[in-house]
Amino acid sequence: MRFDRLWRNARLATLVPQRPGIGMVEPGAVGVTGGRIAFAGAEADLPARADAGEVFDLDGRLLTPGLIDCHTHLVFAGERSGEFELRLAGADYQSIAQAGGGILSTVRATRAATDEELEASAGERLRVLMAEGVTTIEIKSGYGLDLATELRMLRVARALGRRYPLEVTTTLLAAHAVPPDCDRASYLELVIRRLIPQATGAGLADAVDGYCEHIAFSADEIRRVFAAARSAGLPVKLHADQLSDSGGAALAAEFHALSADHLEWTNDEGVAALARSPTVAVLLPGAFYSLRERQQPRVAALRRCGVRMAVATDCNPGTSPLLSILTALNLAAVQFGLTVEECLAAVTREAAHALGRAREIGTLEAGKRADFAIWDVERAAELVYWIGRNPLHKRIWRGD
Ligand code: DI6
Ligand code: FE
Repeated sequence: MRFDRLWRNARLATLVPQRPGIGMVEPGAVGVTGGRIAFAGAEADLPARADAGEVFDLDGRLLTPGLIDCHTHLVFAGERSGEFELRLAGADYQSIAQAGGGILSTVRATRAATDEELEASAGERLRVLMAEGVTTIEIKSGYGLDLATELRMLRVARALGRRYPLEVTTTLLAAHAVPPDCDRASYLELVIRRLIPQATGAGLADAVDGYCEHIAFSADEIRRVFAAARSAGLPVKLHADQLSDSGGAALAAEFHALSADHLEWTNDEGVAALARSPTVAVLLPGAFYSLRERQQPRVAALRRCGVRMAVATDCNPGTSPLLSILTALNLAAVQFGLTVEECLAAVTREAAHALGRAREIGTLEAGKRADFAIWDVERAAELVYWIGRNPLHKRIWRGD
């Protein structure tokens, strides 16, 4: 058997669901052909005359699937440290938002920025995430809130996917807030009748998201947006129950959403609804931390009910200015009580499910894309344990 490239003498965290925990195999090897994994398993199981164009001895290093950041708002202009200072002085996020700050201040900056400026600032952030082994990222719109700028944000996200060696999936989050220059009924009509069809027609969106919250859109309004997404053939995701119990988890489950994200205020019925659907629970500990939230997502109930749990940075200028997926793992473990094994699955296999990409990425298995990360650590738990150390040895995307 001949591979393009072969990595040997590794400790593999395969994350395959048939194996316990994180699916460790050691010593293990990964053979890649044509950008896909052709072999991932024990050295002892390598075909007798395995050989390759290039062979790398990993000297016992840990090899994991490439990390997947399945919820970000990476494309935006400006920053909101002034708002951060207001919150430190006692103001709360919702009153700042209601006074025209918050999301709307980023909308003003984003509308005023050129495509080149948006691509350059998001590209800088992207490089930071890639340096920690991220090989797939989801990027949402939601700071345009008009036809032209929402489509522009998605185009910039697509352009980043062409410019950088990683996979970008895009999500239309037009239902993020009511824009300042439009009443809510007309804006919803615009989203439903024009934005979703145009984004779909131009191939710019892989999914549709909404913000179901009293400062944004009601469950009934989101239901109409989701119905439009369904007619356009796009899967949905939802910002659910972040600041209040808005029935978001149940709504996401009703539409078989790819994911329901945040979930701090989700009650037991919401958890039960998620358990009956394929929807992944995406936990966003950076927003919880930055907003100094107290209400914890019900991780024990999610675990007991067998709901898949992913973790993401939620990188955005308001509630989660977080550019480290490894730090997100530490926060998820310390604040929410995820185990190390749950954390590692949360940014690989489970995050792939949250993007509808589980057939292609997220585990080390023959047939999947050859996206992986090689780490200088003694134990896999170190990826969760350190705060501010980046032990990445090498990032491989599509075998390269
Ligand atoms: N939830 C969040 O945490 C972000 N969006 C959302 O729907 C916040 C976005 C912002 O404040 O700019
Ligand atoms: Fe978000």
